[in-house]
Amino acid sequence: MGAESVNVDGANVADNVDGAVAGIAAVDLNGSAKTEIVDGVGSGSEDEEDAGEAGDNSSEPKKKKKKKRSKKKKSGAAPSNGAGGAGGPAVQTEPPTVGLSRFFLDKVYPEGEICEYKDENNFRTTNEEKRYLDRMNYDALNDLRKAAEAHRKVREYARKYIKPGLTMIEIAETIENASRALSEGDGLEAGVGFPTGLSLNHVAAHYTPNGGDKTVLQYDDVMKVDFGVHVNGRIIDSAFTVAFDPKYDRLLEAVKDATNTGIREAGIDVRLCDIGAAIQEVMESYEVEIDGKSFQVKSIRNLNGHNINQYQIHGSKSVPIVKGGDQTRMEEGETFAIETFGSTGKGYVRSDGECSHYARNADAGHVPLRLNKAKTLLHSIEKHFGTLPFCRRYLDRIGEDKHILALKNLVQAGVVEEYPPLVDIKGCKTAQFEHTIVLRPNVKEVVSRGDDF
Ligand code: 57R
Ligand code: CO
Repeated sequence: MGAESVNVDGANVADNVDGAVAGIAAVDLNGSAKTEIVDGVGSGSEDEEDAGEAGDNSSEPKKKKKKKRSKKKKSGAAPSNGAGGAGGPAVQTEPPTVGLSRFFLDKVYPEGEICEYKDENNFRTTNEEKRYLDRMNYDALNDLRKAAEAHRKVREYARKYIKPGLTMIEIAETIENASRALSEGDGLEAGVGFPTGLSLNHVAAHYTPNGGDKTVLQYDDVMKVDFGVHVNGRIIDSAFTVAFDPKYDRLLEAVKDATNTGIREAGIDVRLCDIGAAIQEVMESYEVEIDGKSFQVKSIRNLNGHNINQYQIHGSKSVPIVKGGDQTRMEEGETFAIETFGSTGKGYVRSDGECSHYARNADAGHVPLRLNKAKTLLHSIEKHFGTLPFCRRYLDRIGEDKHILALKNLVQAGVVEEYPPLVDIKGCKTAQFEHTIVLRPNVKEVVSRGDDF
C-alpha cells in the first residue's frame, strides 16, 4: 500500500504558496516528529482578511495578506494532541485524532465529485427552481460532506496502516477510533455509521470481529473494508478492497470499473434494473487469471446497493448489480450507496458463520419482553445506536459485555435483526467497491469520491 511522504527530521517547513500550511505534527511514540502537509484552506488561521484602507468600500474582495508565521523552535515542539494550541494552525496526527472542525473553521466541508445529469435531465444544471430546491437541503448535505471528508482521511490512513500480521480487531478499532475523532462524535450526534466490515476472501459482507476474535490478516487475503461515518445521522457508506498480492489486481480493477459504471448510470428517473444490467455487463467483461486458473468475474446476484435515509443505512430501494431487477426509478433528493461485488466463485451468497452485525428493527412496534436483561439491553441499544447498525464489540465498549442471552432474546422477539456473514463458496475470492451519491435537484454528487477511488 502506498506510504505517505513524511519528513522525519522535524525540520520546520515554510508555508507553501497556496495557503495550505505545513505544521510539525505530533511527535510520535519513538520521538521522531512527522511533518505532514495539512490543508489550511478554510482554516483562516494563516491568512487574515486585509481590512483594506479606511473608507474602502470597493466591492472587490479584499486582497488576502499573509501573516508571517513565527518559525517554530528547531525542537519541533508541538502540542502532542495536534490541536495546535490557542490560535495556532491545527495539525493532524497519525493516526488521525484531531476533529475536522479544527481544519474547516467556517464549518463548510468540501463537496464531492459533481456530475451533470444526462439527456432529458440535463436542464437541471442551470434551472433556477432546481438550484433553489438544492439550497434548501444545505445543512444535511454539509453534514454528509463532513462525514465524507472524515471517511477519506480514515481510509487514507488505513491504506498505509493495514498490513499482514495485524489482527482484525486492531484494524477495526483503528478505523473506528479515527472515524469518531475526525467526525467529532461517539454516538447519535456523529461517529461510526455502522460496524466496520472487514470481510475476507469468500466472505463478501457483514463480517466484523467479535470480542476475542484472534484472526490475523494474511498476505494472500482479499479484504473488503466497508465502513461508515455519520454526522447527525447522515451516513457515508463507502468501501474498498485491500489485497497485497498483485495477482488479484485485475479482480479489483473489474469491480472498481463496475462500481464506477453504476455511479455513471445512476440518475433521477433512471430505472434500478437498467443500472444492474450495466453493472453486470462491465463486471462480466473481465476475465482474470489467478494461480494459473482463469475466471470470468461474476457479479454477486443477491447483493445490492441501497438507498440511505437519516439514521437508516438500508432504505426501501435496492440497486441490483445484475440484469432483471425491478423497474422502480431513482428519485430527486435520494441518497444511494452504489456498491458492487465481484466473485471468482458462484456469484451468489448465503448466510453462514458467527453473527456480529445487528440493527434495531425500525418497523417492529412495541413488543412485550420477558427477560429483564433484554429490556435493559434494548434501552441501551436505543440510547447509543438508535436505528444505526451495531456489532457485539460496540455492546462491549458501552459496558453491555454480558449481552449474548439478552441479544438472542431480542432477535427472537423480532425487535433486533441479525445480519450474519454473507459468503460465496469456500476458496473463492470476492471484491467490493462502494460510494455514496446524492441525487441533488440540479446535479449528481459523488460525495465520498476521493483521489484514491
Ligand atoms: O453494504 C446490520 C449493516 N448494507 C451494515 C451495513 O447488500 C448495511 O443486498 C446493512 O449492519 C446492515 C445486500 N444485502 C442483502 C442480503 C439484503 C448488503 C451488502 C453489504 C452492505 C453491508 C449492505 C448490504 N445491504 N445493506 C448496508
Ligand atoms: Co453498503
